[in-house]
Amino acid sequence: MLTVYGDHKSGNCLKVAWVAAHLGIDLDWREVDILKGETRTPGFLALNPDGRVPTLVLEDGRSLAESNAIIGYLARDSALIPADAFARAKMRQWLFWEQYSHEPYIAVRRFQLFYLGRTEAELEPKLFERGHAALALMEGALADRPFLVGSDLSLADVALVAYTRLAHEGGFDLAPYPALRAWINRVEAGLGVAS
Ligand SMILES: N[C@@H](CCC(=O)N[C@@H](CS)C(=O)NCC(=O)O)C(=O)O
Repeated sequence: MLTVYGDHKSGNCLKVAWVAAHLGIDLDWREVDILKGETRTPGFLALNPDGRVPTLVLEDGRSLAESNAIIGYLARDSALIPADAFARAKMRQWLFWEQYSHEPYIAVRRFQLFYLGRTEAELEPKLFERGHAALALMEGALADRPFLVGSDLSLADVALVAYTRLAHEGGFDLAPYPALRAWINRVEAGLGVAS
């Protein structure tokens, strides 16, 4: 069986849990408390020298880090990865964008407020501005299509919904983004995730 080291409060880890459940893949889930430094122990660093979850460990002991790499591995033979080459490239475009233009603002702001208990006044204003820029870009993309890569649910939706659905915990009001809110409901329904 595949082993996953993860934290159920982390959107990056939830991506892995959702894809596995959607595809009927059993996981041996080992809950890790990041605030207690459990990702920085010598034992954990031997699995993932980057000291972060999610981390997947195969039956033969090989390990894989980075949520979007892990979901790509789990979904390799599934309809969550478009068959068409251009659609597949578009999906990857969203996965890279998520890591550089969405997660560093929306997830990081949530981490500071929700995990670390900081106040709004203590946060860098850039996190709020760039987070809203990411949400606005998604709102535009979803104006004329049900999912980020056209008509079908793909890994792009899984990766992007993880922190978008929790954006309120990072102080982002989704009221100005109706297409985004409808998409969140659609993706949650498609993955069988309770809202
Ligand atoms: N780019 C990575 C980010 C992973 C990441 O930052 N994980 C956080 C939890 S969401 C973590 O393990 N933090 C603990 C630490 O840095 O010690 C991914 O997508 O998997």
